Amino acid sequence: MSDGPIRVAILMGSPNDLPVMQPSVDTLRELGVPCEARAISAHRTPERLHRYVEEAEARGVRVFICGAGGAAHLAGVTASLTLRPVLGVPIESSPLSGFDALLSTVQMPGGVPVATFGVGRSGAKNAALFAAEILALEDGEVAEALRKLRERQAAALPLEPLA
Ligand code: RP5
Repeated sequence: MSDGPIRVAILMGSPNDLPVMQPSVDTLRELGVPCEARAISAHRTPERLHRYVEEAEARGVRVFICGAGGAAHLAGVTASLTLRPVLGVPIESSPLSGFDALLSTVQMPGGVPVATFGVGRSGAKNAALFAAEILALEDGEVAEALRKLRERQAAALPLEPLA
């Protein structure tokens, strides 16, 4: 499964966003979902974004995860270019600690939806899990990988009293 065509594209506004977005990559790889991560900015490289989304659809990408900080338009602009689900991850890279990116990402005017996750690394992880859940609707292998991951998470919590 992990060697097939890319199913999830993980985009971020800057290479500096990678430490925050890394959980998206790690989670999808753990689940065996083929993905790739790219630095593409809605502001700095708009033509590259348009071209990438068009080509990604043709390559079989089903879901886009977009992480950006500041006046974060990456998820919204990506959503304007595709009918595939776009999951937004606000990044705490500005003096406003991600509150600006959260509002920029979540407050899409009606008509072009972005599913927005929490600010930072937890949001990046949950976006990957949600992307896998979308794929799992039609892919039994991904569904099974998700089920096992939930089992591992549950098993990691001790049964005994902590104190
Ligand atoms: C946003 O501006 C990026 O997503 C990043 O979070 C922020 C700062 O980018 P750099 O100046 O660090 O490249 O577009």
